[in-house]
Order: sequence, then C-alpha cells, then structure tokens
Amino acid sequence: QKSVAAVPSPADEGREEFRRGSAVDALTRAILDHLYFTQARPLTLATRNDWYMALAYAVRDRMLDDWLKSLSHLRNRELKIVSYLSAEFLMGPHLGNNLVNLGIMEPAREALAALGQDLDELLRQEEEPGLGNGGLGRLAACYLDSLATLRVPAIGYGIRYEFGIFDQEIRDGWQAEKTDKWLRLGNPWEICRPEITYEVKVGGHTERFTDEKGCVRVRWVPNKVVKGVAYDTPVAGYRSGVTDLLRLWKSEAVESFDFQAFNVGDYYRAVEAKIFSETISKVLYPNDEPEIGKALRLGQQYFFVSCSLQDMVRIHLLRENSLDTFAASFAVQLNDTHPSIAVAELMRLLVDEHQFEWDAAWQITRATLAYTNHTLLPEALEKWPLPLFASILPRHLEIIYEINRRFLDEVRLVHQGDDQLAARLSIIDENGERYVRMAHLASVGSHAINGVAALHTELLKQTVLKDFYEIHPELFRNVTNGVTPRRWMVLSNPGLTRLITERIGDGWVTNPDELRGLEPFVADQTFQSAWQKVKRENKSVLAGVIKARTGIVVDPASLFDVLVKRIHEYKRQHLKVLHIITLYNRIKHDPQADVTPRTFIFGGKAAPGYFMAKLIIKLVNSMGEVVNSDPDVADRLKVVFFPDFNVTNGQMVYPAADLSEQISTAGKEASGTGNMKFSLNGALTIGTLDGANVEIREEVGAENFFLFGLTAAEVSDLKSGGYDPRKWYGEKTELREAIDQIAGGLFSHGDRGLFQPLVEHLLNRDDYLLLADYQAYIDCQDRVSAAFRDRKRWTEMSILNVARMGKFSSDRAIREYCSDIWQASPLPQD
Ligand code: 475
Repeated sequence: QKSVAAVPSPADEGREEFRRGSAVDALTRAILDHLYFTQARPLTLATRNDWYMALAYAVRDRMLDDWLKSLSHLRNRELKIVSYLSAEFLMGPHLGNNLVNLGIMEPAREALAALGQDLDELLRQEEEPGLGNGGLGRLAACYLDSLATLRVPAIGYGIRYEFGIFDQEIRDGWQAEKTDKWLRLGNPWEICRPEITYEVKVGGHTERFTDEKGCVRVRWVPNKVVKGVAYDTPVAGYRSGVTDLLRLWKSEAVESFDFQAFNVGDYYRAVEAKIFSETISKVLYPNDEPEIGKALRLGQQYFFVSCSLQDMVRIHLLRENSLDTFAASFAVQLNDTHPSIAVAELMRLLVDEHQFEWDAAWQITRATLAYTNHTLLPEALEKWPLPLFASILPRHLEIIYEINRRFLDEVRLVHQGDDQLAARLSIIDENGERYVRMAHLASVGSHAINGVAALHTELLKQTVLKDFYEIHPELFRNVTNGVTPRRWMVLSNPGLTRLITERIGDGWVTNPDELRGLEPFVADQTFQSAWQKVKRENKSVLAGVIKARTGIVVDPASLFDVLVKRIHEYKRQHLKVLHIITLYNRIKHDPQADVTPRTFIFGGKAAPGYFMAKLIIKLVNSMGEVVNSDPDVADRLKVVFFPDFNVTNGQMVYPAADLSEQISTAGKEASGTGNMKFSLNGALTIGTLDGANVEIREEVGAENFFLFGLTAAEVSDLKSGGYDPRKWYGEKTELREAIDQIAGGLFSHGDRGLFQPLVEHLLNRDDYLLLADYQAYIDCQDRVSAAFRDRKRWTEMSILNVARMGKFSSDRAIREYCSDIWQASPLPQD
C-alpha cells in the first residue's frame, strides 16, 4: 500500500466524465488507504465501522483545502467573523450531509460498490452527535450550514459533551433513558487541537490592588481552575468552496495549578479536583427548560463562554494589536440566554485583563453581542440564585452589579421617580429570594434583540421584554427561523429532490424561491402521479422501519398523521390522544363508520424529570395498545410511538408524512422548525395560529392549511376571564366520553389511578386549553379526513406547500442576521 492518496486539487479537474471517473478512483484509493493506515485493518478483517471510518476520513480529507483556506481568513482583518455561541449544536450525522454538500454522494456510492460495500449501510453506521435537546440546538446546526453555504466566515462555539441527549427506549409503554455514548467508536469528524487551550477560573474571591500606573484594579483569586481544549469539526457549505468551523470545548484538569492539597500530600483531594474539571463537559442537560440552582449548569455555561471569548480575543490579536476594534472582527450571537454570561465575561476580559476603561469596554461589548430569545414561557426564563452565582462567579457578580447600577441610573434619568419600572428592568430580581435574571443581562448587553417568528417577536415586545421594548424599541428585530433544504430535503428526501430537479433544475437548493417554478405543474397528471409515488415510497420505507422497531404493522396507503417534537404539555400531544380516542369511539359506536384510515405516529423525548410529559408517553402507548388490537377497528386506526426521535429518525419521518401536527396552544411555541421540515417535504399542516405556523399559512395560502383553535389574544382573554375547563367537559359529549375513559381505566387495564394526575390537571386547571380547543380540533380533523379522500386535490395542496416554502430556508434567515444584526458579508468568490 502507498501513503494516503493525495486529494485531487482543482487543477486536476478536466472534463466532467474525467473528473467524475477520477473522483471515484481517488476516493477508492483514499478509502483503502485509510482502512489500512488509519484504521490499521486488512481488508479481510475490516468491520462495518472500519469501513465507515475509512470513508469518513476520506471525505474529511476533501474538506481540508477549503477548510484551511477558511482558517487562514481568520487572520484577515477585513473579514468580520460570525461567532455563534450556543450551549447546543444538534448536528445530526455528518457523513451524508458532507457527501451532499461536497457533491460526491454518487462517486462515493460507486467507489464503495467497487469495494463490495453499500453506502447506505455505512451511512446507518454513524452514531449521531446528539449535542442538543431539540429546536434550539438544531437551529444552530441549520445556521452553520447556511453560513458556510453563503460563504460567511463563521465559528460555532459550544461544548463537546461526552454524553449527548439520552437515547430513549420504551419499556412497558414508559420512557427509559440510556446514556448516549456517542464517542464509543471514535469520532472521525473532529480534530483535537491540544495547543488551543484556555484556563477558566471558578469560585474564590476578588481582591483590589493598585497597578504600576497607580490605578485601582481587581484581581480574581479563584479556588479552582479548569482547562478547555478545542475540538474542531469542519462544516462544509453546499458546493460553496467555504468550510466553516464548529469549535467545541472539552474540559480537563490543568496540570500547572498549584493544588495545595496535593502539596500537603492529600492525593485524594487532588484527584477530586481533576474529576471536577472533567465533569464540566461530561453531559448535556436533557431539559428544554432550566432547573434553577444547578451549579454545574452555570459552570458549563461559563466554561464554554470564557474559552470562546478568550479564543476570539486571541484571533483578534493576530489581526490587530489592540482590542479597540474587537467589534469589527466578531459579531457574537447569543443563542438564548445560555451564553449570556458573555456580557460580564467580555467586560471582565477587557477591564481586568486588558486594562480598558469601563465605558470603552461597555461600548465594545454591546457592539459585539446580540441576543436571540427562543421562549416566552415564564418558567423557561433562566435565573440564578444570587448566593450560588456569587460562589461560582464572584467577579462577574460585581461586574453585573456595576452594569446594572449604570443601566438603572440611565432609566431613572429618563423615567424619573418610576421605581417600579426600575425594579422590573433590573438584572437582579429582588422580589423575595434574589436572582440574576439572565434575559435581562443579555438584553442590556446587546445591540440587538430578536425573536424567532413574527408572532413571537410581537409577544416578546408585549410580555417578557415589554419594559425593554418601551425604553429601547430600536433594539428589537424579528428573524423568523428557517431550516436547511440540504439536510431536510436533498439528503433526506432524494426521491422528491430528483422529481423536483427534473422539472425545474437544481437552483432551488440554494435559492428555494425557485420552488415556485413547480406551481405550473400542480394540476399536471403525470407530475401528480410521480409526486404521489415518491410519497408512497417514503411511507413504505418508514413502515418498514416502524415494523422493525415496534413490531407494529402499518399500511402505507393510510393517512400518515405525524406529531414529532419534544414532549411538553404546551405542545399538546395529549390533545392528539383525545382526537384518536374520539375516532376510536366513533368506530365502537358504529363499527361500519366511514373513517379515513390513519396511522398516527408520535415521537419525542420527555425531560427525565418531567413527570407529566412521561405520563403522556405512557398514555400514547397504552391507548395505542387498546386501539391497535381492537378487532372492531380492523386496522383502520394504528397508533405508533416511534422511539428515540432524533435527527437521524427525523430524516425518515418528515418525508413520509401526509399530515403535520402543529397544535401548540397559541402564543406558546416561539416558532417551531419541524413545521417547516414537514411542509418542505409535502405534508399538509393542521395547526394553530402559533409561532411560524402563522407565516407558513400566509405563504402556502389559507386554502392549503388546516387552521383551528383560539388565537393568542383569545387565549389570554379566556384566561384572564377565569377559564373553567369543566364547562367544556360538561358541554362536549365526545370530549367527556374520552376523558371519562382515560379516568375510568379503559387504557390502563382498569387502573383508575395511573392517568389520574393528567385527568385532574385537565379538568381543574388545563393550563394549555386543550378542552377549549378540542371541538375546533376535531372538526378540523374531520375536514382533513375528507380532504385526504380527494387524492387529486390533496396532491395539489401538497405540491403547493413545497412550492411556497422558499421563505423558510435558513439561508434567508442567515441573510437577515447578516444584514440586520451582524453587518457581516460573504467572502468574495476566489
Ligand atoms: C422553541 N431549548 C421553538 C426553537 O428557535 C423554536 C431550553 C433550555 C435549555 C436547553 N434547551 C432549551 C429551547 O428553549 C428550545 O429548543 N426552544 C425552541 O427553539 C428554535 O422553533 O419554538 O421552543
């Protein structure tokens, strides 16, 4: 064997066939070389993982030219770098996406076939990096794809969790969590940079001292120091020639730190300190709302923010010799409040470590940072108890007090005497136990604040950030979320991709407004049948997977009605359950009832400590068992809980859906992004006027969207008028019957206690207004059932949904961030 094959440089490229032929040859050689030299395996002993690793390295090699070029741009002072700070990056499997973006899917398939290997099997071998909980983490991943595709220099900064989001198993209908050992078989996509490390202090106290110029300065004397090590993953743009960087930090112990304990011979305590260091990046918190008072979580946030800002300072100082122009080098986006300690940390770096005056430092900080809010739920707004905060970040607390003092002085100057206003705006919550309010810190320290869908931004201005909006309306923007059509269409739905491309070319992949070009074909017979055929094939594939994972047989001809997302009461998975029970009862009352056959597919993880969410999973499964096995139903209704919903599984689910369920209580879902993935893949939506549903409906047309339910305004009126769910329970027969059956033990082998907490909540509180929306939902579902029977009309609606989804590309969202918030531009074509 020879050494690792050289990557063909663009100069080698000749005519197309030659290029293709040589791409296959070079890939074949590279795979064999990596199998031998990197995996150290002879062909005869190579496992599937060896083949996967060899292919992955061969693909990564092909990203290096562009990547190294991009890394060299980091030194170019003319180029502003977008720095996306996020505690989560839910990247999904890399291999397929990289093959798509590099344009070498087919050459790779051919090369492997010649080696007797099946590409699809190797694609399935990759364990996805689940470094996120859901929407917010996946959004960060879509945005990196778009940044690289649009040729914008960017770094995604986050945490290299050793264990990502848990793997979900269903045992006896309940969720069981298993640790996600995603690194077990190695990670070929990352490159460890042992030379890029930073020290991060924790705890201790502060001291004042006078420096050599006679200025009083502050020194932070920590009681622990940990080290962050950079792990880099290349993020290739779609055929853009630019590969951006995902830089994740792993925590380790510092060797140099003078452990007093160790010096006096307390070996055990020294080891404890090492364990503490390594714990910081050990595991992703599996909650999609914060648990207050988890010191380790604050430690994680500070850890990655500090490493990232120190890294930016280092990069900036490679360009310039002063930090005065830092804001021209970096636009730093805070993905929710999780990285909002950046406000205080950047101030600390500038003032304490680089001797800046406060005002100059403050100006740089605000010019650099911008904040995206992802939630209106009051319980999801992060706040830290003051004593805890002080014990971990004593210097930052002082800085926050100073920021707050100056901010509130300004407020008082303009709104003299309004102490209430000042108290409401304060970064410190002083009502009872004292807290640091992270959304306030982020808002005060940013030059732009944005929501993630038009409705969400409006509600943000009227509710959680109302006072900020009133004093500084100019800071507020909306940037409606988007998803990348590369992963969520080209990679996951090759059938539809091919069909669309045959008709309108492939320009839509980077310019999805071109999907409008499908509109002239909506009524075209041939096109419609081809469209139906693709959907049917995707449904058959999913049916096979469902059979393999759950044992349940489903009919690909039935309406695939899908609700996949994190399990949360506000997302109302249990409203869907009430619908299914209603249909079941109609069949039971009249076994000949004419119901449109449906397959109900649920998927999603519940936070391990969220009792009600876990009970909802149990309810879905218990109800499913009864419905699926009832001979009267005769297979007309099938209920499936698809276990372990993640990016990989999503790639199979969205393309196979007929109906997308987006049924959150209006005003609660900030945007939603699953809604966009479904629609892009030709599913029709049934939904409330919530989050981005509003804009999806505007784009696809009201006649192509199944709308139901209260509006956000009606929800808040109803609540303020004293909502009584029992009134609805009393009035609606089908609703009452369904609830009584759950309470009566029909789905729990007669056990009336099992679902009692859920029933009690619905009847006595019903915070998310399921009962108020029930009838509208059922009626709307009846319209869906009728519509599905008109195949031609349904197909037209499906085609129009896809044709009109251009707006929801993450490329559009990133262009808006670049022009409205970051003032960042693409690299010139080389
Ligand atoms: C919204 N996650 C979606 C999506 O903007 C929206 C919170 C705390 C700790 C860890 N993770 C979280 C979220 O808040 C989250 O995922 N929010 C979601 O962000 C992207 O589309 O409506 O719920």
